[in-house]
Amino acid sequence: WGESSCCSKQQAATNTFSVFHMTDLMPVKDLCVVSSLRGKSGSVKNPLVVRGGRYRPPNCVARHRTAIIIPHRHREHHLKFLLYYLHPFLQRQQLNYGIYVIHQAGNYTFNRAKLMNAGLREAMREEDWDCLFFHDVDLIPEDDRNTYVCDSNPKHAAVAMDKFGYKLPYKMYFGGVSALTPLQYLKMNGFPNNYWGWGGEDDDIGIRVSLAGMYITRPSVKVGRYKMIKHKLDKGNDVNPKRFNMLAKTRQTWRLDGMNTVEYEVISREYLPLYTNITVNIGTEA
Ligand code: UD2
Ligand code: MN
Repeated sequence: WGESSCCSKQQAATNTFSVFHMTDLMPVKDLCVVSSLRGKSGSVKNPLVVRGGRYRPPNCVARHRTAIIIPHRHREHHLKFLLYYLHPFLQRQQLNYGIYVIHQAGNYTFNRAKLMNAGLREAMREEDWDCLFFHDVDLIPEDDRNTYVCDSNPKHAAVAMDKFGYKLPYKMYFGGVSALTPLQYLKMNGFPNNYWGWGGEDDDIGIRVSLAGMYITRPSVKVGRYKMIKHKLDKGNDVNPKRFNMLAKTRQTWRLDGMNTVEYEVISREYLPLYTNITVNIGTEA
């Protein structure tokens, strides 16, 4: 990378614009704060990663502050693989970064998009991140040139996955890994909260991008490459049969449902050596 676009020897300008502190209308109760007392370093393999899975380059000031938001439940095995590859990958990109795992409490049907809404809000409480990467737990980036920084428009990073023969499955596809600035996220009222179970939420998010007057940017097919760890559909994440009906109404619903209506309860916040684990109760389908 050399003196790369990711890292500057000079003091970077501090971003004083903090949308989330201003618009944090919905107070949520933190029931408990757990802190791991395992000392300063993240692990033997990642000695510069500090408590909660945070890192900044040691010899320069990073130009970009990126939070990784991982929606999660019962995929500890995949999480281990992802962390193994992602930490060194992000460090090679000289980013100031933090990894947040947003864990859905209980056994009720999974809701990926609502978890990501909660994750964004909780991450922004901690730091003025300038880019949020919404990341499936089972996707491993293959190319270091796939920089985890945001674009002038919402970015879809998982362009070419092995599971789709390293091709984009369809033009509006926005699943897997995507990246938004806090402002882009606000502009589209975040993500939908009412997609319970598998499918549809990624397309709803893609539609929101264009309804909010933005467009999807992507790295090239050569660069946006990922391997998906093979798996079956999880228990508690059945295919959502309502998804097509819901998708037909996104134009009417996107302003009414999203970050302006998300409600959840933080059950715990754990600062683990390689990530911050936030367990949330996101309720059940209305
Ligand atoms: C596809 C999309 C994904 C999402 C999903 C539909 C790809 C690579 N990804 O994923 O972005 O749009 O379809 O909902 O095409 N998860 C858990 N525990 C669960 C269930 C899900 O942790 O019990 C999380 C985990 O981060 C997982 C993600 O949700 O990677 C998506 O679920 P999936 O991997 O089971 O679904 P998949 O691969 O069809
Ligand atoms: Mn998957």
